[in-house]
Amino acid sequence: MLTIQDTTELDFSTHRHTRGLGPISDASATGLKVHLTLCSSDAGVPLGILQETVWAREKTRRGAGYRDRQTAIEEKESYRWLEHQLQQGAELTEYDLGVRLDEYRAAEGDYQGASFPAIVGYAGNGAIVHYRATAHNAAVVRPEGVLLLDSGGQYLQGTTDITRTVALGPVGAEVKKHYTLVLKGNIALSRAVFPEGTTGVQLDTLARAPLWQAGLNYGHGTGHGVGHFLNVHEGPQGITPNPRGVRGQTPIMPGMLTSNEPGYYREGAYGIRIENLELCVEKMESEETKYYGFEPQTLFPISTELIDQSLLSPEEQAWLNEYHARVFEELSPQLNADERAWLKERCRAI
Ligand SMILES: [Mn+2]
Repeated sequence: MLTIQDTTELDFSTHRHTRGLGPISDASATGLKVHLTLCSSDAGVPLGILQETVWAREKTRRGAGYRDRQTAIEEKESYRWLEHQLQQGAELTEYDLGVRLDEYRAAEGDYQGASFPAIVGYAGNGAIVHYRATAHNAAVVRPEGVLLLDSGGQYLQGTTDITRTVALGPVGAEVKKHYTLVLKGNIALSRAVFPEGTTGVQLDTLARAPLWQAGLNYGHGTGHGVGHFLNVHEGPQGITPNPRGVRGQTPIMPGMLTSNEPGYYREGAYGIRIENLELCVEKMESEETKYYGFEPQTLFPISTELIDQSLLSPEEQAWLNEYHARVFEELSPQLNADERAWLKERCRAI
């Protein structure tokens, strides 16, 4: 038996067949309306979800600002700890850093757990897109080369997902060039203005264009939808080169939260990825139609020591400086003097 159900107002956390799925019912917080096509038995017992259609509502994401600041505060502690360990000459591995990151997140009361297992990829391991460091195989992190850190948390106020790539010591010109091309793609997508009805397939091109011009590419999608204290990878929308799937065919609408994560991977050498979560918002209304764009919700410094400034346009430089000014303004009130000095240095205008 097929059932089409408006599940927006249902509380999945208490229904006996879906207990444990979490409160999807807080639709006013997600800005989404959810329709499910369910396969159910004759007695009405749900057997599985066949298709999910999600409609964006008006922009209403209560508590999201808190959630994004919280992730940034914990992320900062991990990087500060890592820098301190490297300065002390301590021997630590990718695995140790992942464990410490989770400890910093767990120290805050609203943290409900990781939204996915953290990817801590040092040097060549960063080039393995779904790399998982274990206690047995993890590489030792040294004060040289590039580290990729992709992680996120579940909070009562929402779900986060952030990737940063940082230099742990001196790096070559080629890494800086590749990092800057990835950053240009991230900025191009974040600054995009597009008419109502535009899909993620169209937008995907913006994030890849700077790499394509250098004959480079990456083998994964540019962005996925993000649930609200729910799946960190959630449909229906996405920013993808695949025009055939639902993700590529769903228009990006105000209220949708989507990742912006272009990358570049040099096998055996290094991986680069820069990921912010972007909220779709209305930018303007012309005579013909509405125009939409994005607002980054992730607040954390983007490494400037890896940038080749000769490759950035004045507009891209201005975007980065404005973003960093916002990061410092929103995070600094919660920091002590040492932490604020650390953040200020990393949010300095270039
Ligand atoms: Mn992601």
